[in-house]
Amino acid sequence: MKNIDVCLTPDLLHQYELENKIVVVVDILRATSCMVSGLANGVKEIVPVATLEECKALQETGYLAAAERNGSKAEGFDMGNSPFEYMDEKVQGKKVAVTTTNGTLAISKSLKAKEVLIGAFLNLEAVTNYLKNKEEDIIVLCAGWKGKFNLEDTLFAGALCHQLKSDFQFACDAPLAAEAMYLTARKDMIKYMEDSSHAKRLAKLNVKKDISYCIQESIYDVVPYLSGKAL
Ligand code: 3SL
Repeated sequence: MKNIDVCLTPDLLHQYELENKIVVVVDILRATSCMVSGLANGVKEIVPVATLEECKALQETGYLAAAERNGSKAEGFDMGNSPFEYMDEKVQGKKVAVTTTNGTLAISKSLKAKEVLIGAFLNLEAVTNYLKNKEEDIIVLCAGWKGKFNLEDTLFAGALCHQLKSDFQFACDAPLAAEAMYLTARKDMIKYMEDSSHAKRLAKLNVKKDISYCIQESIYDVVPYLSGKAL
């Protein structure tokens, strides 16, 4: 039977074989939630890049450039990393280049996979339906925070594993643990996430409304995937 695995941080990715697998990259707060929101709301394409320099270079060729470091907008760029910016009129029909502390870095580390998909609670059902009948094994890659484990990406991994468990077997204990966490957390997701380090970090930056937005389940029917360099 095909299987599903969870890589809890990009720093553990060297332990996983990506060839011929489908990787679902997740950064709930907030990179992949932004990408899903933008593409569901009229952004033409999104090019995720790992560094500020790459993002600047694309800005110079006409892309709108979104750049975040440590939760804040990086100086000299057009946008930060709030999903609400990705739904603004000014990005409709536009091409966006984006770099973030963890999310775009995780994408750049996944390029050996057969397919790279973008997952968020916002498109959970769409991603589930897309993957259900796939023959390839799946790895859910949690973007984490600077190489460390984080709660919210693991909760999404658990939700996806839970949705797919009748079609895919769990490859190790990480999907099992992530699923158990999700089943507990879903009773009151906001409360469960309140103590998480990134929720606290974002609350300090006054972006609490991004958190409640990003934990909504399945409000968009889009499955962004990497085609060349763009989503
Ligand atoms: O690290 C990332 O990719 C970001 O999503 C972090 S933040 O939510 O913008 O702080």
